Amino acid sequence: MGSDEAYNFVFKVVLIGESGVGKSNLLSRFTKNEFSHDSRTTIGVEFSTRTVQLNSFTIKAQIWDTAGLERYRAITSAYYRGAVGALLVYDITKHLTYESVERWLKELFDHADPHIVVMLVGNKTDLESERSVPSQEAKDFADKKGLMFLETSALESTNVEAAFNSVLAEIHRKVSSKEVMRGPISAVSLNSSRSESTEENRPCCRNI
Ligand SMILES: Nc1nc2c(ncn2[C@@H]2O[C@H](COP(=O)(O)OP(=O)(O)OP(=O)(O)O)[C@@H](O)[C@H]2O)c(=O)[nH]1
Ligand SMILES: [Mg+2]
Repeated sequence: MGSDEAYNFVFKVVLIGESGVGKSNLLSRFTKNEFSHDSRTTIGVEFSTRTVQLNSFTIKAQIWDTAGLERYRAITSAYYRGAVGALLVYDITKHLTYESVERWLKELFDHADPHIVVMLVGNKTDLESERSVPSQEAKDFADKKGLMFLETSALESTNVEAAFNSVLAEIHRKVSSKEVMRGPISAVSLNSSRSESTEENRPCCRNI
């Protein structure tokens, strides 16, 4: 009923990259304007939505997040199914997280639609003095692979809007020009496999 219920497209976008690079904080910054200094590793799959206005279109972004660590990851094929965009995140202060980008790309292209819009995202630019991945190197790599590229800081809110919005705009451009897969994605086949409020995590206990 509310105006935020009306939209023209739903785009599923997935977050991928090594553990600790800041995927969950990029998501919470974009969808809730929140940042957590001591966020725990994601377990299973979570997703959040945010509706954005792009020219005369209302686009609902459904953004999926899972753990970078293999043992906590969701079933891979289900995670990528129906995704029309991806943010492949590394930490600019941890070179190893950048070195693993090729492996993430392979996994992505093994499971996702070949036309998926992908942005390489170097996160944590607020830690410039600890930088170990030069911007130009990552930019050149992204160009070579045909990926979009931006550096962000979820902590300082730098480029977070720009990163998600440019991916959504590019998806919209492709969908409109019929280069890609169909528009609205209606079915969601996975639920969050665990939430903070499960019985075992509740702070309280049984009455005795
Ligand atoms: N300085 C700084 N720290 C950040 C930034 N983004 C995330 N962090 C911190 O990095 C740590 C990991 O962030 P998460 O968002 O949980 O990382 P993740 O990629 O979701 O990790 P997994 O769920 O384990 O895959 C947390 O301590 C965050 O506070 C950032 O932009 N700058
Ligand atoms: Mg996470």
